[in-house]
Amino acid sequence: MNDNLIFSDEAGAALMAGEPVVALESTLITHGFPYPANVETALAMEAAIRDEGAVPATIAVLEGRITVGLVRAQIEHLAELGQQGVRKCSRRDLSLVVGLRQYGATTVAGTMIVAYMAGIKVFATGGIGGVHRGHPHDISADLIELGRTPVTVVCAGAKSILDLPLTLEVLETQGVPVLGYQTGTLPAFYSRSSGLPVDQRVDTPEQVAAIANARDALGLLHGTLVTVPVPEADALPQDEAEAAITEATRQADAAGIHGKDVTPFVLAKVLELTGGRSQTANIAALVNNAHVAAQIALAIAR
Ligand code: PSU
Ligand code: MN
Repeated sequence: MNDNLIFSDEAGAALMAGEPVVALESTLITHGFPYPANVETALAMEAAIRDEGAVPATIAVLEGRITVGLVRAQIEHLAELGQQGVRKCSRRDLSLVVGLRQYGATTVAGTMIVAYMAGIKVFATGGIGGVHRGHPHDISADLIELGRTPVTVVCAGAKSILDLPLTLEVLETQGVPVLGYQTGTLPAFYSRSSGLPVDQRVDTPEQVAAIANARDALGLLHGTLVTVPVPEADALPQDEAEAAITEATRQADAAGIHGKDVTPFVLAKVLELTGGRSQTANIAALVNNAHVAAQIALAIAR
């Protein structure tokens, strides 16, 4: 096992035994949701993974120690520290929080790096970062990490706070296959379709496993993106989601927000503007993705 990492008993034992494990990020706990929805959602995702017969491993940096598999008290502690006490941790931030013994909440990029170090093949999240609307040079490090780290990332697409066509272009350049899980179009997070085609539709966890295994057999060191539409019952009507996003993005621009602060700012505004309805869709997507990711981890382990 990697000496730079600390494992929970549960995650450590599962990895030693070759049992299916699903990684989870921690930025959504500190920067993605308000309290207590953040703790509830993190625990609901873990429960969904266990329900399927896999083991969850929520990843974060605690006083400089990269931890794979947070226990409940650690999740609650991170939630209490919140955005002020915890650095949002992408590739460039990891050495800072480890070297200076800080707290770090891993983004999609940060979580992929640690999952790969830990030998975890599948990771469930909500929305990946992407290219920001109106700011084509603000390209999330998530997209670059997907191009260089062989982990299968299960998400609900990218939030349409982003420029989705440009996001797909960057993924193509980075060599990342975008799979649609039981769909031919890229999901738009709060709603089930952006109308943009994915590279390949897949219908079963076994198909995803076969593609991930082929990638590894070929020694292709890139990530694989599996996009799953939010469950129908909890989707936001597209025009409602769009209106909130347009207004939230406008406010972010007007307030001069940039860099890593854009995503948390816009998400909080969208929550406010939809009267909390974005959160219901968000949580439904996260829990559903956790189920699908666990099924894929089981298929890969077989
Ligand atoms: N999208 C969401 N919720 C989130 C994030 C993205 O719907 O909480 C977080 C994820 O951790 C993602 C990060 O990796 O924001 C992307 O931030 P940036 O654009 O700064 O790379
Ligand atoms: Mn960004």
